Amino acid sequence: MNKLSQLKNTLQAEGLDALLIAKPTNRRYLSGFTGTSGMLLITPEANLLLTDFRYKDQAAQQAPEFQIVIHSFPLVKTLQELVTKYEVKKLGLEKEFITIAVYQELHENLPGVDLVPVKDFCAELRYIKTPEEITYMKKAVEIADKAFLHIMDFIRVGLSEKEIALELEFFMRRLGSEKNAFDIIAASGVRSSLPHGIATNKTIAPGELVTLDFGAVYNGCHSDMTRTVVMGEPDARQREIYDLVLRAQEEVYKVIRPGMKAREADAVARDIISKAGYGENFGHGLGHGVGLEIHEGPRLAPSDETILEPGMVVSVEPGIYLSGWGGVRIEDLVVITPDGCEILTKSPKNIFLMKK
Ligand SMILES: [Mn+2]
Repeated sequence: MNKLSQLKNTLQAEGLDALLIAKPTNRRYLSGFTGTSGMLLITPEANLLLTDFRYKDQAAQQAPEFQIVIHSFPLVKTLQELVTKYEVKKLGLEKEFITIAVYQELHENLPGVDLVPVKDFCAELRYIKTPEEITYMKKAVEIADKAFLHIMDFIRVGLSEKEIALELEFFMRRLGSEKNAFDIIAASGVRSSLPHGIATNKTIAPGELVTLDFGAVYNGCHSDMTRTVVMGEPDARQREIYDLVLRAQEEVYKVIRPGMKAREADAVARDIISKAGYGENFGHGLGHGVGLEIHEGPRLAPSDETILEPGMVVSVEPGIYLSGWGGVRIEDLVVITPDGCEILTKSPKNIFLMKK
């Protein structure tokens, strides 16, 4: 069953006459339309894409399953006509996305329509990637892998984190990445204990840990990877922490498979890190879904009961962070397969840099 029919089943099960899709990634997921402005109105019998004049031709080209409606301004005037035409009495709204301002505007202008806040139905559809999406994600992973090898050759003591981030970005763009998947994390020395340490002007010093977390975007699909390296010969503590994080990740790969709960995958890594005494220093989930968004469901985290299924693409990224000392994170992107997982990220993990 395709995405739209699945969504329409949900719509009917929830007793809704129509669903308004405003979140851009959901709009793109369902329709294929990549423009910056527009909404979908989905009823049991109609698929409507409301956008403005600028996107008239593009929308028709990208969203063949949708009837294109060029809306007037404000858009709510066009919506008024459509809810009347399609006899919409109960209209579902994405409650995690619609702002109070939009809600008020709809409330004032759509009298007689019951506005129903609903959860993000598309989010769960998006958990399982289509073969096409997996192809795009593999391409985004491949671009990042090539960029990592390049940066291993480029990185040296004295360069700033920003110079490294910029080189990564240029390199990925040249290989076809549409943009950075997120602000590149390049965190060196004590800054590597910041799980999301965005690149700064700090220069890299000998003996420091450097955590690089970055990704590419290909046809809207993201990749996400992290490697931590040492600028020189690692000391005993760096090696201990690094080996522990790597072992936690490898143990997850041995057992992760369909039927396992997302939280159980998290627990495998968390138990290993906790038993070694660093449980408090692994303060985030093991991983997250990746797709049209860099962070989506399911979450490999203690609270996520999702049962893993083939076709889900998730990051596996254990980390240990010690304030004032530094941190180590190793992250791959994996796709759940019928009998386990396929690790998409191919960058080596045994790297300790020996450069001056
Ligand atoms: Mn990640």
